[in-house]
Amino acid sequence: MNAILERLGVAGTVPGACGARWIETPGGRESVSFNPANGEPLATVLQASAEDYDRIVDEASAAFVRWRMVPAPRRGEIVREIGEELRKAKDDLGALVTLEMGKILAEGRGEVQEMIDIADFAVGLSRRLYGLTMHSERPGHRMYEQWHPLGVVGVVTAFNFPVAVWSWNALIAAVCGDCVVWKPSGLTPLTAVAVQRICHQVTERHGFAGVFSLAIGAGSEIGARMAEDRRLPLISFTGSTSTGRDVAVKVAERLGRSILELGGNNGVIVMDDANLDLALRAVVFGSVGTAGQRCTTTRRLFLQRGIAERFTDALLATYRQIRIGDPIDPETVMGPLVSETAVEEMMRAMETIRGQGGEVLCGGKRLDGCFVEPALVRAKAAMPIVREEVFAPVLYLIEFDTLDEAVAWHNDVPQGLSSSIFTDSLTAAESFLSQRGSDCGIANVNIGTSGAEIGGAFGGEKETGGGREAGSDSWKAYMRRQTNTINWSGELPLAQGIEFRI
Ligand code: UN1
Repeated sequence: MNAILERLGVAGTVPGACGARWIETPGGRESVSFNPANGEPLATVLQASAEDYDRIVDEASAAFVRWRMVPAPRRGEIVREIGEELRKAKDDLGALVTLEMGKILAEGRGEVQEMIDIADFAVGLSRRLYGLTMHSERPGHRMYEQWHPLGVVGVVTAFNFPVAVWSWNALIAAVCGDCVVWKPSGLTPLTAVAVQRICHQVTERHGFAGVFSLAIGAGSEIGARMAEDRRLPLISFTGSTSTGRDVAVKVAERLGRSILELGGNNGVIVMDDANLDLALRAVVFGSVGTAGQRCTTTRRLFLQRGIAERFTDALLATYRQIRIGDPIDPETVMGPLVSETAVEEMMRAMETIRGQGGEVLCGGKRLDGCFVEPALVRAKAAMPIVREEVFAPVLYLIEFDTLDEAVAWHNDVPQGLSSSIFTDSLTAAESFLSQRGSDCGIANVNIGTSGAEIGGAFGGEKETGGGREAGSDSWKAYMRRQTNTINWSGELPLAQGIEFRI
């Protein structure tokens, strides 16, 4: 373990503040990062003070003035080098994600792969920041639009994807010509320091230190400052709906922009005609993967009456065999929850579930330390807790008769991130994907709710916040659009045919 920390430069006491250069002794509090699998300390982080934060944003702003003038494909080359360094560090970084956050090694490495994928995507994108041209209604006029860098972008990330979600934002923003100030979750500071070290090294050797920067500190301090900071035209926030709402209000008050990736409450509908083997594997990955701590975790399972009993039995048998243990052991399927607090919240939720008439079919108990048993609960769609996001491995089983009924229940929650249907019926699949089907930002057929590829736009509707990140045209959020009209006619015809005589 120590060798990994040493190699990544996060052993002992490490600075959690870096602008154009590392601030070796930041003035904020000291915080210790723990391994949730055994409660042992990994390393100590010196957090950024308010003054450190100000300096970091000033340095990022100065870097932006130069970075925005670098041709986008050249920016892409620098991001490509970051992708190369991430490839080299993949095993170590993946292990660090596991050590600090508790997801199993395969998922820790998968998360680093997600960064590598987005780096590749961003490199291609750096040559494709296309604008449209329009036909002007006036003779001898040309209209087009172009996309300019926005400025310094604030990225606030959550513990559950300590690096992948940062990379969706940061690497795209960087090819767009923006600089990035990152506030990671206080639960995963070392992973952030390790990634910042890599990015800083690459940008520094090209004379662009300050494109990526890091300010570790409490949400109530650094996060709150970022939301109010007029030097940051865009804040991308990933986290709970309640914190996201505060961020959105603060950013909107100064007429800044925000990208919000908030809570999910993702449902899977399994029809009588579904391939149940596929459905079972997808549902278990979706509900137990990352110990139920993904925003895309499957939380509600709608089972059509004809297969409900059979599927429930199969699920129970699989749940009883889930290997819970040290996430660094390749045989483990489910690691611990991220913290003691997370365990307490799950236990409180289990109480509420029972109080509201939910029938716990298996699991839901606390084990040693931060470990818990994943829970299967027979529930009714109308139970109030079913409408909430409990950030833990709790899966509600709800039986239904018709697809219309399932879709109505499915959509009747405040969140709208990810959704799936398992069916071999074209009609059922298309109906689920149609405008009267799933109301989520992500809707899948015969694959689960979690584990999205980076090529699509990622995000959700309603209280999930409406943001889109990663693939497709999500890059547009990190740029400002400028419409240009050029008159080469030698006349001055006015639009709308207005005659203005002077
Ligand atoms: C999150 O949980 O915040 O689709 C992101 C997925 C991952 C990303 C999850 N690619 O499950």
